[in-house]
Amino acid sequence: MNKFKIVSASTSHAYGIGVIAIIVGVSVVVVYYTSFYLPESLAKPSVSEEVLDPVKTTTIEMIEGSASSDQQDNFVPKLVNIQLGIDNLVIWKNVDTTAHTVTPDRRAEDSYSGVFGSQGVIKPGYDYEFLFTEETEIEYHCEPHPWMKGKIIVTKARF
Ligand SMILES: [Cu+2]
Repeated sequence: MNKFKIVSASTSHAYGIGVIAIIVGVSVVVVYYTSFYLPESLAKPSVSEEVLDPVKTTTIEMIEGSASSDQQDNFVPKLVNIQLGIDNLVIWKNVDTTAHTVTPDRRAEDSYSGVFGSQGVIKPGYDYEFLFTEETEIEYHCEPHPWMKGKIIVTKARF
């Protein structure tokens, strides 16, 4: 009689663990689906065709002599106003004989294009380009030559 009771207790215990395991398993799937899968599929930025393929590009040159702090101009033009869907593809051209960077003063990220700023240096003759898809204001500089400063203001197209 005693033996039977023990066996029965241990099977029901195993059954309980099985049920708990299923509940935990299902909750993990639900939590994953709602907190990772769903937001990611909803958060995919839907960027309009005009913004992805603007009619114009904006060019900023790092002009010759920019490595000298005595020279007034370096990023030319220094302040740029950009409109989404018009000229939001920005290209920095290094037309100088020294390598430069495009480095934001504070971390900046576009939800479509990712983190803003050149990866390492832009060698003479090379470009750095960035497609802005959101309104933003970014102050940037050149890492080796901190006197080189520029500013980008991105706004929606004013129709
Ligand atoms: Cu520089």
